[in-house]
Parts: sequence; structure tokens; C-alpha cells
Amino acid sequence: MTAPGANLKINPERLWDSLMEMAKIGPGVAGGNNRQTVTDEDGEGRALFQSWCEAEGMTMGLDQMGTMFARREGTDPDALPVYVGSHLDTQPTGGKYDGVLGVLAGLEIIRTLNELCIKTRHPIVVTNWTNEEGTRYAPAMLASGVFAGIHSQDWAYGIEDAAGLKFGDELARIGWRGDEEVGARKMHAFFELHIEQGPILESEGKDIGVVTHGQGLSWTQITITGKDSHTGSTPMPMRKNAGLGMAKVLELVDEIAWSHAPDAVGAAGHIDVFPNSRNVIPGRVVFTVDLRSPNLAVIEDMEARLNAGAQKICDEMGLGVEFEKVGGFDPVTFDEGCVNAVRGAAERLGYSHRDLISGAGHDACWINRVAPTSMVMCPCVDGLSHNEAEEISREWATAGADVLMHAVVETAGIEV
Ligand code: HGY
Ligand code: MN
Ligand code: MN
Repeated sequence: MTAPGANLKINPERLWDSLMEMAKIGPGVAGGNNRQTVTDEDGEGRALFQSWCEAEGMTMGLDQMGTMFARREGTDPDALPVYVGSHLDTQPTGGKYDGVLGVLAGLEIIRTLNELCIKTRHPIVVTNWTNEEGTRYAPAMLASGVFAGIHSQDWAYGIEDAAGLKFGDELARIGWRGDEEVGARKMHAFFELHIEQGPILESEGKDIGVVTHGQGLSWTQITITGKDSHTGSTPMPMRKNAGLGMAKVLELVDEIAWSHAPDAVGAAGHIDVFPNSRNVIPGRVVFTVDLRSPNLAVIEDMEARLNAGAQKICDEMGLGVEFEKVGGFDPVTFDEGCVNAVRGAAERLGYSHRDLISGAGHDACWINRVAPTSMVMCPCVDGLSHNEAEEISREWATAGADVLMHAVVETAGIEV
């Protein structure tokens, strides 16, 4: 006799239609999305998600960081819920699936269970974490970081974007600052489905990544100060070129990352040049160096060499330099029980799979600190993400959501 729920499968068309519907909100300029955190578009996406959840009979919780918790009751109201979700905010030139797949696959689980009148012992809560991307407001995974006790809420509320608007004010302005205390909720487990955002699964022809670990991350914001002056009439020996200093530092970042190949990576994605005028030598540059590795000692070595090397470059060029750590977390080992639930689901469903270390950071990396947590990954085309051309197949989305559902339902306990 097959175990209850053994043949559970999501509705692929319904999931795909919801992904495409959500993608209409905060469209990008090249087919992707620009639905940055606590913008009006973020608010619209939240409202659509809430309407879908309420149509499934779920009750919506909202905490003081704006994280959304849509709850489906279990048969045991005292049992801690199983949480499942990800994030609806996107990069400025983001794709349609980064984060969104994890939230809407969570909703699809509820839709499927409702359709089949299947109950679970533990309640299930589908979650949309505020500001996972950390682009408009650094650091990444902000709300899940407050939830896990990493950051204070007051500090998070005070973070300013490039226009000087505070996070807390913007969250209130879009009407999604809830009353619930952040982190008060206790979880039986947390599962997150996410596209890989890298090339491994597709290149190996694997449907599912069983995420055992997440690599660690370090964000250092560097400010180099020189002297604005005329690009034409300032003799070369007199120049204090902050832009040239940055270029040398970025060359150093690349060299440091390569020195720890193949597991370490390094680059700067955020660069502000002042005054950013064609005929003015930059007097100030502000940029963020992103260093990552699955190995904490490697991250610490890269940070130390970056700081020492950048200081040396700037001293030799007569430039000022300041360093500020603006984000980071240690490498993550996910919960063995939750990882086994994911692997067992992939095996039972007959999806090809392999263990995987997540190259990107995710809310699960922080939630793993406060609850048993693991992730499911599906491939994405050419491993491309944080690019409007991000793409997945319906089959990959379906496989990921099926495995997520089985891991969640197994953990929540089917009531027959
Ligand atoms: O930066 C990251 O890894 C994530 O996409 N926020
Ligand atoms: Mn993401
Ligand atoms: Mn992302």
C-alpha cells in the first residue's frame, strides 16, 4: 500500500500562471522585473500575494519588518507550524523567478492540499521575507536577519537608500509595516525553494539540488578619497585619482579570489563615482566588495588581504581610504533532518538530484539559526540570475515545487 500523499503532485500550469501574473508587477525593461523592496511595486506584489492566500482560506500575519506569514491551519493548533517561503522583492534588473518561485511554490502547496482536501497535523505558513536582495537597503536578507536576532530592528529601520529615504519610513509608506513582534514566531521547520543562480544543475542534467550548505559572504564598503580636478589641465604627477585607486583595488580583489580557486569568488557590483563628470578626475569613489567562500578561513584571509592591500595602494597613491563592513554571514550547514526530507522526496518522486552548496545567500541562511532549515534548488538557464534574462523551464519549476511539497508535507505530517 502506498504511503498517504506518496503521489501528491502540484498543478504545473497553475504555478506557472501565478509566476507570470506576479511578473507583471514591477516589470523590468528587458523582460525581467524591477520590484525593489518597499517600493510601490513591492506593495502591489504583496497585495496580489495576500489576495491569493486569502482565496485559499489562509490568515495573513504581518510583522514589524513587513514579513508576511500566510497560515493554513493544521489539525493540531498547538503544533509548531512548518514554514515555507522565500522573497518577492527583486533586483533592479532582476529575473521573474529569483525568490518568487519559492513564495509561489509555497502557495501552490496550499492550493494542492486544499484541492485534495488533505489535512496536515502541523499548520503550514507560507512566508514572504522583506528585503532579501539588499540592493536598495543593504545588507541582504534584512528581515530574516532581524527575525533571527542578527540585526536590531531599530538599526534596520534607520538604514537609508541612495535618496536618503529610511527603510522603516518606506515600509510604513507602502502600508506594510505590521504590528507583530519580529522573531516571536517559533517554527517546527523552514524550507525554501530557490533557483540555483549558478550553472551546476543544468550542466549536470540534474532536476534538483539538495542544498546541504550555503557559502559565507562578506560585504566591505570602501570609500577612497582623492581630489576632484580637471582631466585636461591637471598634470599627471599632480593627480589624486580616486577612480584609479579603485581600479587597482578591484584588480586586487580579482587576484585574491583567484588565489583561492575554485571555491572563492570576489567582485564589486556597487560602484559610485563622484562627481561622475566626464572631465573631472574622481575625487571620491564608494564601492562594495563582495567576497564569498564555503570556507570561513578563506573568507577571513580574503578580507584581511583586501584591507591590507587596499590600504597599501591608497597610501602609495596619496589617497584616503575607509572600510565599513556592511554585510556578511558565516558559511551555513543546513539541518540534516530537513536535508534528508528533501533528498528523500527527490528520490521518491524520481527526480535526478545531487547535493549542492548554495553560491548565493538566502533567507534560509539566517533562519537556519533559529529553526531546522533546508533548501531545494532547481536549475536555471545558463546558470544566469540577477539579470532580466533569467529563465527556467516549467519542468524545473514543477520538479522543485513537487519536492518542496513532499518535504513540507512529510514534515507537517499528513492526517489520514
Ligand atoms: O546576495 C545574494 O546572494 C542574494 O541574492 N541576496
Ligand atoms: Mn533570492
Ligand atoms: Mn537575488
